[in-house]
Amino acid sequence: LRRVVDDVRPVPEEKVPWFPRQLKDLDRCNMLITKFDPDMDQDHPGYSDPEYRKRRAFISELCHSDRQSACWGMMMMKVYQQLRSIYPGLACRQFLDGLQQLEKESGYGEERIPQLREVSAFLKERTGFQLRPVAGLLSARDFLNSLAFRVFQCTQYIRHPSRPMHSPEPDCCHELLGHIPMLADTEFAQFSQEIGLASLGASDEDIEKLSTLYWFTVEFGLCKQNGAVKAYGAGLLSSYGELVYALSNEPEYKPFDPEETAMQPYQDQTYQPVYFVSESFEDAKTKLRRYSATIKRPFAVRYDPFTCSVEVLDQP
Ligand code: HBI
Ligand code: FE
Repeated sequence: LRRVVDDVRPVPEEKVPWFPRQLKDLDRCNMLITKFDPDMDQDHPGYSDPEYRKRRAFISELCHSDRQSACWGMMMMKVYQQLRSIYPGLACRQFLDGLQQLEKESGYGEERIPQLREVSAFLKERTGFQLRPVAGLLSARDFLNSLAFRVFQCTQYIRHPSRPMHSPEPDCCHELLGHIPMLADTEFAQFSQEIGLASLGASDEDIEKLSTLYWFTVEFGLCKQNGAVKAYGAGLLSSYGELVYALSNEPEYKPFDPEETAMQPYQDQTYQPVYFVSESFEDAKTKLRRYSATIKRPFAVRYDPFTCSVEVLDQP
């Protein structure tokens, strides 16, 4: 294996999209998508509420000025109480463990709202994941590339108060309740990073497939546990309605198989028509790794945890 120097590629005919090599390169992974932005999307519940939009602009400003801890809002508690009551029967063991630790150590609970900085420190100690504030939905490439460095780009604003149980875009309830407890689990953290590593320098087409995989696992994944099916996807664990629906006998279940899962059309406006069930995170990781190896890239990447950077190697 020969190390490729800088950005100069020895095979000029293959154009590889730019990708981050070091943690600090994530400053350039900041392409926001305006699809569900309350200023742009007429269907957003906050679109016709100028006060809400003003608060959102203020929080975005804080995030761009690199202040780590903007206020995470008040409505969190309402959402928290509702969901908390149904987790024990429906969420996977790893999620329940993570949530319990967060309640004990990071101020999760009914009285106060945890700050990004302290939650990030909590995760760093568990799995090496860290949170980075972001103003909204990022491009799939930038979002996935960040995962390669165990960085989770985390929104801080809260959903519009007119719709406490639903948000068209990720908000702090979704991040805090859906993603963060799972990112405290070692196997799951590895799984997430591997999707990220597979996305570095990948073609647009492969990014699309990896996004779909991410969607049906990290966002809407189910897994088997002691003979029962449980939820581990953040989109489920932060949505009362869909969590109950996904674990009812209404939707279709398919076994997680990256080849097939990556091609499944998905829904970002209503509940999913189909969910993919993993045997375990260990199994999902093995399958994902096998799938990633089939993605065509003219190089291989290896993450160096000591320097938080990726080594880029010519394919042997
Ligand atoms: N951006 N901030 C943010 N949060 C997400 O969860 C997110 C994103 N961009 C894309 C995305 N998720 C997924 O839909 C996949 O495309 C990766
Ligand atoms: Fe999410």
